[in-house]
Amino acid sequence: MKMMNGMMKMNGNLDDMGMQMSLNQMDMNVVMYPEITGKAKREKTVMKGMQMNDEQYNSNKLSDIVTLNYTLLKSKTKTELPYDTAIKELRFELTGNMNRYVWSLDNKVVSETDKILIRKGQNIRIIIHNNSMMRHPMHLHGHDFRLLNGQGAYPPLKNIVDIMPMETDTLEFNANVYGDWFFHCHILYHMMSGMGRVFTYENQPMNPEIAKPRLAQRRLFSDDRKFHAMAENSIETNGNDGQVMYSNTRWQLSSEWRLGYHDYHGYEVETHLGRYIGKMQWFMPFIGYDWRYRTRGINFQETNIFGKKDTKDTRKAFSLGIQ
Ligand SMILES: [Cu+2]
Repeated sequence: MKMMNGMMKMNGNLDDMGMQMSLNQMDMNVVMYPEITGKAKREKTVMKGMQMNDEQYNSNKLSDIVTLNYTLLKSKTKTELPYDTAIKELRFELTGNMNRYVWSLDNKVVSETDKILIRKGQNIRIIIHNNSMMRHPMHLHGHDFRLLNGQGAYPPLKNIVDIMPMETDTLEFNANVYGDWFFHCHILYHMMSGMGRVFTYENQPMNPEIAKPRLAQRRLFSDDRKFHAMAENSIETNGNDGQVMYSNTRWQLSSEWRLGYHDYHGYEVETHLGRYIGKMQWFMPFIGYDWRYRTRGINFQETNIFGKKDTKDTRKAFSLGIQ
């Protein structure tokens, strides 16, 4: 995590420092975990990895101990896709917000997207880049995909691939099973927060197991739209501070308070309803309502930034702002 934080650019993209890391060039397990390579060796490992671009990648040349990784896997039989059919290429970026714990593909959660239409017989290629600071085991229902790992015509068939931060992987499968198939991160709280897409077939017959497809879709979408509550309170010798929050992927309703123990300490409550926008969700425009009450103490004196004395004991005001 420390290393990932250091590699994060201001806009939230990870900076791989020009190394173009992909499955065939760099085993992030070896790069990231000093317990595999040893602290001092890590930098040398990264340098070595950069020079290995063209030859067959073998992370075990970089380290004294053997680590298991996808490049070691080889299918016993050829796993080539049918030649005589078109390829549909899709690109995804694994994205998310560590702070708000929202996970997405291309900055959109499942409920903000349409199903992805594919045709029976079509070859599908998915190029997927992990631009978040977490690893995501991406899982596809209904099909096995070949994971291109430098094994020529013999890449292994998988239905899940664990993608490390900054890694780019290429998956291919032949679309041959009608249905609506979920492609999602298999860390279930990432999935529930919206990290997935649904593949569906053009002109497919009704699925007898799903009597009400629209209802089924609404139920799937309700996962990442769910609101959750949070509260925080601190009790101090001179007052009570706290906040409650009710939020989902984009919306947040929150209220914070500072309450003294006497009228002359004052009481203050601010309530905001806002929507997080932008990739990093650093920016939240809101509307709000402020309430304040106090009585003035003996030595009370408060001036605002223009030097004017603030004499109002009760204040109620609507507000507009950004956070
Ligand atoms: Cu995930």
